[in-house]
Amino acid sequence: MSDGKSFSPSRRSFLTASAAAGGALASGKLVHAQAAPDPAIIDPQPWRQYLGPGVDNAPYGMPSPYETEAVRRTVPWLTADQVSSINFTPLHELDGIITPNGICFERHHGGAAEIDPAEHRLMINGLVDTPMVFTMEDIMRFPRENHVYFLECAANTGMEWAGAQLNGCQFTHGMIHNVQYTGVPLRLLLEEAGVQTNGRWLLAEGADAAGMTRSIPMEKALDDCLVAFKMNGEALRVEQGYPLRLVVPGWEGNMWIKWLRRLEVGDEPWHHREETSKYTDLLEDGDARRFTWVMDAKSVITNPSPQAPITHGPGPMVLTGVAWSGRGTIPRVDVTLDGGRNWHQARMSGPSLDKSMHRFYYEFDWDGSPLLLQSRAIDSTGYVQPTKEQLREFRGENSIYHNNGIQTWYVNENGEAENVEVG
Ligand SMILES: Nc1nc2c(c(=O)[nH]1)N[C@H]1C(S)=C(S)[C@@H](COP(=O)(O)O)O[C@H]1N2
Ligand SMILES: [Mo]
Repeated sequence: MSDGKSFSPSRRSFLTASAAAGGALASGKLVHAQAAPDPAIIDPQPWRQYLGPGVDNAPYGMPSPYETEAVRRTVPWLTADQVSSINFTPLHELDGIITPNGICFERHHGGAAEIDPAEHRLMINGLVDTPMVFTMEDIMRFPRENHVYFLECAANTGMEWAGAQLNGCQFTHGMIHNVQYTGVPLRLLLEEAGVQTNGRWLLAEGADAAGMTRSIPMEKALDDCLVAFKMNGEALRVEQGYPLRLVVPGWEGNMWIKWLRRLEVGDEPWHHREETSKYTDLLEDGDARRFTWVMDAKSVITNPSPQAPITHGPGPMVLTGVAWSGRGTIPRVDVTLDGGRNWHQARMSGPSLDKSMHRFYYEFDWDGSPLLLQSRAIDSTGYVQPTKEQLREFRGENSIYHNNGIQTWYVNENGEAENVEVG
């Protein structure tokens, strides 16, 4: 009975007329007057004719089947296999500041360890008064805290050093995620073991097949590091280090040891693989920068971008992107539509949290002419995100890690975007 064809002609013409009137009342650009009745309004769609699945159809809910693009993606030629590899967060599909758990980028050196929490232990040994072993249950009995932090791999944007390469912010900037962690301050666990006066460094070790290790200065360990077991309210995902990971706010992702099994207190750094031959910046003169822990301020426009072209033609449009700094918050982001000749202050929206991702918007009327889009983050210390040219002047061409240079997207008359550099 609710078949659209049974609508009277007068009802039908009313719907057509009101759509046209709506168009006239609005800006005249966003809402289009329609010559013919809109089937999306007058036809009964299947979801109005049949009952939907009941509760418990999916005990763990999944995105709408129409949302197929918000997935992690990899770049096959980057690594020899999938076990020691990386995939990327679909930044162009997201909004706000939180990365959903299922699409947080993954970086593993020996695959993701699937750990039975009942058999997981965290050991603290070395220069401590009382070596300790904690079960997961023990850890849950310490006071816990909640914090939103970004995790950025130091190699994020690394493929872009020599010039524009990968077409999409997912690939150029997607080695980052931003989630709310629940965990125990590392300080509390170290206090339990009693760090001796010469205990100035910490070696964090993973329980995965890679057994990844990193040296962390005691100052940072006692400051804001967490031993986390939840992300965005639920247990860590296997890929993100279930059941326990180290959170090292603002510092390079490599130090955030997943599947955390051991913390050794020592009097000097260990200089293991991940802090010497890897995650070290080789300068032009052959010197290497030692311990580049903090991730400097950075930003990227996520929409429009190569994977998210402008499809609606000229007129009102929303430009958006994300910014972050390992040194604090991002009070300001500027954007340019003309490759840096004119800068406009973007609108920040959403919580502005320490060492977290921030969201910015810039709304403007697109006249349909080509654009050279860039964003420039300014953090709470006053630091301004550099151009790629400025970075290369100081760091040379050999670097991979810590590329926080300004990204440029070229947008053509059709709204298609491409990764470019402006000289
Ligand atoms: N145990 C362990 N921890 C690890 C790694 C690893 O391979 N094994 N990879 C590191 C690297 S290089 C990064 S960038 C981050 C990635 O975290 P994610 O997989 O949650 O994105 O984890 C770090 N911690
Ligand atoms: Mo990394």
